[in-house]
Amino acid sequence: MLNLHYAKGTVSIAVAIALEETGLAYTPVKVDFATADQTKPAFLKLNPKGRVPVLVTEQGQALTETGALLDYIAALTPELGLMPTNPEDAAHLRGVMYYLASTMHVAHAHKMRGSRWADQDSSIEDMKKKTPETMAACAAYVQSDCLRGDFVMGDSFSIADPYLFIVCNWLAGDGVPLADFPRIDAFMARMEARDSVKAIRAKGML
Ligand SMILES: N[C@@H](CCC(=O)N[C@@H](CS)C(=O)NCC(=O)O)C(=O)O
Repeated sequence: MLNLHYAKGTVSIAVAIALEETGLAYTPVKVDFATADQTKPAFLKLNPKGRVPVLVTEQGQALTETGALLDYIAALTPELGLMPTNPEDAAHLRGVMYYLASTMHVAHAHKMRGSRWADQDSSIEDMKKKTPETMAACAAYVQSDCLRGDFVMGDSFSIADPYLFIVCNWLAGDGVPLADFPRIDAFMARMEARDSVKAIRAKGML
């Protein structure tokens, strides 16, 4: 059985949605950010980075990094075709995931986690104020270059879609109206209609 260490609404939920899509059995293990569980020794032993998600495999290995976990889940279930076999298509999919990890997620983190990068209140305030602008720029790129069609890979659902869904789920709270990005808006509605997302909502993870 896989154990997924998660916090509600965070990027870790992309992994939960992917697990629901595959039907792989997993146990969700809640990490309570309200009590800063992610900073405590028991969790840091599992992930010294102090972040979710962590996926503990049946062999007892603690895997981290959302994109790597999604890749791993696709590799466990090759029959579902969640990762394209064509190298160029696979590079597009991974390019989207790397963009989300290195740019869009980081832009989002400037709103609430500015103390990672600065100490002065004025610097942290500045980063917070800039978030709607940087997230809107990310959304524009997602709409024009990441979504090849209904999904990241065009017609077919892939492992990148739950990742994109969760990161775009932060847009409204970051001051970016989804109505400004109709292709993302339609993608979000398509994702909400999937049984995997409904299951995650029913479990109170989103
Ligand atoms: N690059 C990592 C980032 C993980 C990450 O930053 N997770 C956030 C939640 S969205 C977290 O655990 N934050 C806890 C903290 O900053 O204390 C990944 O994609 O898995």
